[in-house]
Amino acid sequence: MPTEKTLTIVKPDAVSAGNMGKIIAHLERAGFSVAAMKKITLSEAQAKAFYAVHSERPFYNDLVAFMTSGPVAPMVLERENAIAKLREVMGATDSRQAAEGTIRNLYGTDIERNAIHGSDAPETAAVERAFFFSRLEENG
Ligand code: FUP
Repeated sequence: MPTEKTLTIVKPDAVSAGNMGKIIAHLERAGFSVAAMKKITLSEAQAKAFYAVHSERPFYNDLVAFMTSGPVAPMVLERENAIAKLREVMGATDSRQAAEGTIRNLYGTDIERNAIHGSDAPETAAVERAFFFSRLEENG
């Protein structure tokens, strides 16, 4: 089976709660390998650009404020069927509705403070990987 790459972000709630390592371990147990990672604090302009698709939604300003409230850890993850598999282990957007044992169920709080981002399709995965990482950083 060929591998596929996707992008995740450990969000400020999970980083500040000290759950970054547990989330990485969870992902590794689920068969992902970390192809690239960094820890950064997003500027308002960067968070707005990353979530530009949601710019007309009522939650946009709050989402940008949350995503810039502290460091985040973007990562490129690799495994077979990575995009769909990450959506599965991540759980539903609203942590209160995320299935038992999913990352958002274990480490998130609500629909905004939901611990982790995961790309939702091949096109968005490619754009989102390139948003945070160069080809050199992803090792080709
Ligand atoms: P997901 O792909 O599960 O991260 O969900 P969406 O792309 O629909 O939403 C992106 C982010 O917007 C979520 F992670 C959290 C935030 N959001 C809200 O804060 N409120 C909402 O009602 C919907 C999404």
